[in-house]
Amino acid sequence: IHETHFPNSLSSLSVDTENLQKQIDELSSFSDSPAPSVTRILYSEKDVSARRYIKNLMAVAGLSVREDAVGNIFGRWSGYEPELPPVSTGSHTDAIPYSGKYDGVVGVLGAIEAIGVLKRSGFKPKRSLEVIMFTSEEPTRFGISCLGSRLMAGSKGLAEQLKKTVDSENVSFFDAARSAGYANVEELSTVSLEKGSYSAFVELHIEQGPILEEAATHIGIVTAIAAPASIKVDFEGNGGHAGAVLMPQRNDAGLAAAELALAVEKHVLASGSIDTVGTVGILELHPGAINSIPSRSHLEIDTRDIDEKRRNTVIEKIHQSALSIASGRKVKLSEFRIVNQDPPAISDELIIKAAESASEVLKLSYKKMISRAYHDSLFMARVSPMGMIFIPCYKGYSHKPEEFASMDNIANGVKVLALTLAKLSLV
Ligand code: HGY
Ligand code: MN
Ligand code: MN
Ligand code: MN
Repeated sequence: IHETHFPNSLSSLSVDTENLQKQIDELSSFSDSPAPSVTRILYSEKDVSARRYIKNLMAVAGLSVREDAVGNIFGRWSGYEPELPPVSTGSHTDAIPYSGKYDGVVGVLGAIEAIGVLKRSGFKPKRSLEVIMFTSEEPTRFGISCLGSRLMAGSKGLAEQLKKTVDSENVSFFDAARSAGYANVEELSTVSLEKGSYSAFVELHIEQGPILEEAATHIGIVTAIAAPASIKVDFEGNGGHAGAVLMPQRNDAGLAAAELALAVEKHVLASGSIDTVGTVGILELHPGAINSIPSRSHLEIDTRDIDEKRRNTVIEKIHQSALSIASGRKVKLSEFRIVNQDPPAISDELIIKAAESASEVLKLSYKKMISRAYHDSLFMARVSPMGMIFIPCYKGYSHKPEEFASMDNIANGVKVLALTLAKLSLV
């Protein structure tokens, strides 16, 4: 695909930055935590408001809107060869507790605006363009990341698993979905996409790291997405009175958890590569009283690497540590569950080239890079050629209220996305 394919109408792309900023701010107001933080959990009342807001924006942009059984939302702009597999784009709008207002949102609102930019320029797509807002990219409520895109990618076990999944308040996935208006949520099989449903999927997202800002580079073109994994662990001991039980008689589930958390760090650092990462983002002690020896502990471990084998070796070592800590401390390892152990995803060459030439046409600097954060693109790559476009974010901050992306950077990302979608729609 060469510049010659670019109808000259595309040379003057104008992003409605005022409206886009207003939308980002309005969307951030649907939150269960005080500004500037955002908390928007799957199927919560705030999530439902955000869904209604996005569906309305899609309709106003002239897209035909539909939703699937779990609430993945699709807005389609029909091309002049509508029978061809469309080009898709999109991201998520759910937000983990006390996070920011750009993660995911830039790729949904920015995609709708990219369509607006193309429409205003007089461009006519050959392949339809479809914006997708994925249900629940974050694992917060049910512990499963990229729930909507996993199901679309046809994750077998997940549909079964969801039938018996409950949240921390014991609300089942199905009841939660129904409370948000998804009455036929049981029809999970209707969510998975036929291979070839899309000719391409491109996601615009903030980098969630400092590389682009430090390199003063406008655009990141993602070549691969790191392989994420998450593990849930429970230890059980006898608990007891924090003063009366002497140390030799104790089997402290809290200290077992602490020792395992440090073991995670030890194994990650010993992997031999800077690309291996790991943390314990959730650590709960029961009964959680200062003068009661923890009788139960619950940890949730997140470990990732761009090399899948190296990551799996770390998971093995973490499991060995859990077993030896349990026997050493005479506590019971009542759960060691690998919730997800996903392969990495490689971006499609054609999409990388389209994003490169779009950046060149727009005279924007760009650099190729891997994504250490996971995204719905990781799963869309299983059913469609995939690509991602990154924009810089302030100090690389993300998953916290200080997350910020300037409208200049967002507008650059929207223009590169618009041109990339235009190119891919003419293929
Ligand atoms: O955790 C992640 O990588 C993504 O931002 N949810
Ligand atoms: Mn996130
Ligand atoms: Mn995200
Ligand atoms: Mn547990």
